[in-house]
Amino acid sequence: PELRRLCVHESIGNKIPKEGFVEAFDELSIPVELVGDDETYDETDAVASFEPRPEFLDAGWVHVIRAGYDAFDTNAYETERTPLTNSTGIHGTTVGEIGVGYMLSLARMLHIYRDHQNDGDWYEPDYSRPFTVEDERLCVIGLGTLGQGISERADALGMDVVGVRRSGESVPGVSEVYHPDDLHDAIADARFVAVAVPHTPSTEGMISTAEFEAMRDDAYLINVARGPIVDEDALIDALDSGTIAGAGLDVFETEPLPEESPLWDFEEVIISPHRGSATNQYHLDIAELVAENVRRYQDGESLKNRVA
Ligand code: NDP
Ligand code: 7N6
Repeated sequence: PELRRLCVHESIGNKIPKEGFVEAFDELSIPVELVGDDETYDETDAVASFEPRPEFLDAGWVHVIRAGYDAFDTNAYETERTPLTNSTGIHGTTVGEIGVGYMLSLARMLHIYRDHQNDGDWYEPDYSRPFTVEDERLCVIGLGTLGQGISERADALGMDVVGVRRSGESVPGVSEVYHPDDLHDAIADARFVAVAVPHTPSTEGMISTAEFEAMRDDAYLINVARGPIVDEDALIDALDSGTIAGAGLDVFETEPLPEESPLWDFEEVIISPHRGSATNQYHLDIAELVAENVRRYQDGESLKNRVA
């Protein structure tokens, strides 16, 4: 059956403005309604949501406004034959820029200067500390939208970029692609290691004590993907012991990052509050994707970004 309405679940308000998102569908062929947890669905409904709800399985199609759909039970969607789509493909620029932003700051010390500026302190660092990212090696783990967004920009800055992915498929600007079985070889010579894989059973904890030991002691970890891919206790130990030099982190095992987390207190750790993909236009990028899929659904075409 045809879709009769698009239901926008209020959980999207976590990350984007609810009214602005609904208004972005001005030209849509079906009405758009903002819905809460008391709503029920049937197969003539499409749902766009940030969080999962069991009731969504009754809808005709469900769209996750995130690229990472690890919170959604894909098996249940397959069993119920409810199509599930995600928002991969729109974060290359936003997360790409934050990825190189962390690296440039960590190399050129902007984060440290800002810390001292807060105290009106004309801080002059050790001569040996600053460096340029140019000619430094970056290893990007996961070479999809995020990984390519970071790689492309790092390559433009003159970095030596290598990467890791299962398929081995090459990516412009990435000089060598390693298989995940050779992760330690891939990260061993890197000054920066950037994590950009989805959170799955095979990536959970993929960066832990052994990986920090395989890394250079002057290396920095960047995580823009999902917290549980990095063993956070092992990261804290590696930072404490000087096994690695620092980190740029947008995602955490628990979000918001608890006040008592030791991660807040490392001078060489930059923390952003899972806003690596945020811009004032973000809701429009997501709406464009959803509108394209409404059109495809109504025309009987296959949906873009179908994950279940
Ligand atoms: P994509 O699907 O475009 O890319 C994922 C990449 O990871 C692919 O290149 C895939 O390549 C690779 N990959 C998958 N499994 C493994 C593995 N076990 N080992 C090595 N490589 C692997 O996803 P996106 O780039 O759009 O997003 C990636 C993740 O980043 C999302 O799942 C989400 O969790 C997170 N994210 C975070 C954001 C933020 O705000 N911080 C914003 C957007 C996304 P291959 O198949 O060849 O292995
Ligand atoms: C903001 C979600 C993703 O997976 O977690 C990120 O896309 C950002 C809507």
